[in-house]
Amino acid sequence: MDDRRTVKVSKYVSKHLRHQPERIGLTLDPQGWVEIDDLLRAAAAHRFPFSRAELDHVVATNDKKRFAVDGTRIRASQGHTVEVDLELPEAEPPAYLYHGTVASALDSIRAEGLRPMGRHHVHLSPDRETATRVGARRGRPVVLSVDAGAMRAAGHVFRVSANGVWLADAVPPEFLRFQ
Ligand code: HQG
Repeated sequence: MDDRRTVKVSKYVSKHLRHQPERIGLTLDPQGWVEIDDLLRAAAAHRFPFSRAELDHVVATNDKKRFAVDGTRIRASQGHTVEVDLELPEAEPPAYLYHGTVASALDSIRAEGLRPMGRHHVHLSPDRETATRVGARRGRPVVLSVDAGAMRAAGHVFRVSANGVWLADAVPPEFLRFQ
């Protein structure tokens, strides 16, 4: 399976496990899972056939481990816009987390902090390198530090996805460092 095909299948699966399952007649369970056989059938029926072996390859090699397989089921590990409850337990974050964004968002972020925008949570990275890559999707990246220790002490809840993305409901501006 070449890299282009892998990325194409990964994007297709992401789209339908995170954002638009109904587009191909899929229904996620409340925790976001679908039967792998149902996903394969639905994709084939909508003229995007891929094999179980190709899906396994995507799951195993995905750069960000976006998908989790549990027995006969698969789900996206994070990043949904459809309503799902991943039932991730609370976790204690490292003292600092990082968020990659772009300069044009800074005025608004200074005023209102980080908000989930289209997603369910604000996504935070455990290291600057990852945050830089996240910001670079939108332009020249700007990395903000998040005082996660102080946030937690103030009662904010953190969760961590199966692929190591830290999630918070919001980050008020007083916990952000802009440099
Ligand atoms: C910005 C990808 C104005 C925020 C990545 C970001 C990540 C604000 C954008 C994951 C704001 C939301 C998530 C405010 C936040 N005013 N702008 N108050 N608060 N923003 O894509 O964090 O490939 O929903 O800075 O690698 O960029 O999908 O979030 O620029 O892990 O697996 O609003 O998505 O992973 O954008 O990225 P997103 P994100 P996947």
